[in-house]
Amino acid sequence: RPRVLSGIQPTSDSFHLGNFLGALAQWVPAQDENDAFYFIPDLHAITVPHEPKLLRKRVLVSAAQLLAIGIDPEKSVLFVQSQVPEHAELAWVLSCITGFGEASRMTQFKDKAAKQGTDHAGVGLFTYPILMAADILLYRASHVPVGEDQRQHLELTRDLAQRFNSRFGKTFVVPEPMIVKETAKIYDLQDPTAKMSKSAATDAGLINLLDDPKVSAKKIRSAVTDNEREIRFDRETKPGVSNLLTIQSALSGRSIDDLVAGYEGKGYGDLKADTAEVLTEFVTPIRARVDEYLSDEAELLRILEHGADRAREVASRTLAQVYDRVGFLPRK
Ligand code: AQP
Repeated sequence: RPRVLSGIQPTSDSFHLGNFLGALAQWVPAQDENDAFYFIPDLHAITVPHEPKLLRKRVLVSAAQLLAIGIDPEKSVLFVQSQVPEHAELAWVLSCITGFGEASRMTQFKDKAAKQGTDHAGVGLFTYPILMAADILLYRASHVPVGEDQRQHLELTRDLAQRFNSRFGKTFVVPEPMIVKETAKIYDLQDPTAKMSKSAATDAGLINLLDDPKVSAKKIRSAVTDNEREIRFDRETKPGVSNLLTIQSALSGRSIDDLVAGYEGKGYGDLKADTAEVLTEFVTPIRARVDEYLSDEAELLRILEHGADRAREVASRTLAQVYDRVGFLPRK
């Protein structure tokens, strides 16, 4: 079976709609037809300043959310990155075949470093994409479901896999990104030309899955649209309306054409009210399931330990082969 792998950072108290529609929505169906590895990259989460207690809590909340949206820990290998030490070990080897200039061209690094002030940004932020390459290559994943913002990192992963294979012999599978065109980029409700992101200047345009749906409905009602009245899909001239249509379509399973046809003669207020309603229906059961999972922390930890054991079986075999290929002595 093809193998898919993806991760989501435990860097906030809730996943947002961009994370969900861009990436997570693909994870659930993919676990039926593939060998699926899904993980919580806590090593990546410390590439920006963080609070240890909060990180621990957010790893658990992330795991609970993944289970709540339908990741089945029997079908998929669900684990936490730091519990599989091979990730950091392979990242070191890959960093030694990555060019400094090549790593310097990563736009996510440039954006995030600029936000922190380049002198303050950690080296971990710089090597972030190399660790991500290690995450993927360790499992020889052929497909990686992600949002558009990860395309450049995937390209680097492919380059590193090919480079290693040609220098040391075929070891890695060269992975393909799995990016769903329609939902590859969900936009901020207040600034519908910018990606919805937890690190935006304000959270007025951010929809968190675990927020009270009343709060999210209010944000949707205040979403920026345009001065026309007509509801149609056009990202260039009507980014706000197009974003709401994308969100409603993805959550309801109805096509955008179908939605647009239904709005003939109606106004933006109707579009917003319906989008808010669909969102409320979607998040309400997820919120309840998250609470349930969080009420039994021991069980959650057990699920993650089981996942880490299964992940290590695969990861340790790949790393042993890599170490052998680069000329390290065998280890116990
Ligand atoms: N707005 C988005 N639209 C579509 N996909 C998105 N993703 C993130 N934002 C959008 C996808 O979510 C997955 C998990 O990403 P992550 O763990 O890297 O989360 P993140 O990048 O920390 O989320 P943010 O909000 O984008 O954080 P900042 O602003 O700090 O970088 C990935 O597959 C990503 O593509």
